[in-house]
Amino acid sequence: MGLTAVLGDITTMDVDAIVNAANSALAGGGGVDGAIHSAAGPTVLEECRAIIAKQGSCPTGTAVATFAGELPATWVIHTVGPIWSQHDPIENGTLLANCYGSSLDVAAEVGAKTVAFPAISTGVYGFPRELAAPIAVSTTLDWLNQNKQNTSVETVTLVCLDAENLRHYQQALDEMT
Ligand code: AR6
Repeated sequence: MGLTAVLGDITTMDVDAIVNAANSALAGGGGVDGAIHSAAGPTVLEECRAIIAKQGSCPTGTAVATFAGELPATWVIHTVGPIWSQHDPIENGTLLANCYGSSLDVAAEVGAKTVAFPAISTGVYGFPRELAAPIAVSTTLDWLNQNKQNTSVETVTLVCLDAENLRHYQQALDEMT
């Protein structure tokens, strides 16, 4: 079991499951969502459309899995982060924590051992990075600790595209591990 943070592009991660910072329509978009769909090829969007047709839009804080098309990963877990301007800070924190918890629940359901997350909501959804990083780290550590007896998930990697996010993660990891 372990939690680490690295600099990199999540689409290149050779893990069982990567998490996508999606929107509630699972419609694709910019940022990490756009990068994942463009590297994975069209099958991921087709699966997303089938999920939406079946269950309707995905509420903020929830997660669903598709296969990962042409990516090195086997699964993409799509989670819907909070839009910072639409909630108060406490609610934003709860919803962001729910994204990490529900994504890890889905990772365990599909039997993933290795999981990589981007910094959910810290791009166009506007979640302040210095607040998002400790929520990501504490929620993941708590989940790993609570589920260690009965989960496939062994390692979680927090993948940052930029050094600023990595610095926030490393600070949170230093304080909490
Ligand atoms: N690998 C790792 N991290 C990345 C990558 C990448 N390839 N590309 C971007 N990031 P964002 P959100 C980082 O905007 O704020 C989409 O249009 C980026 O630096 O991708 O949750 C969706 O369709 C930032 O720190 O996601 C939604 O509509 C982080 O990923 C909406 O954006 C998240 O930025 C979701 O917004």
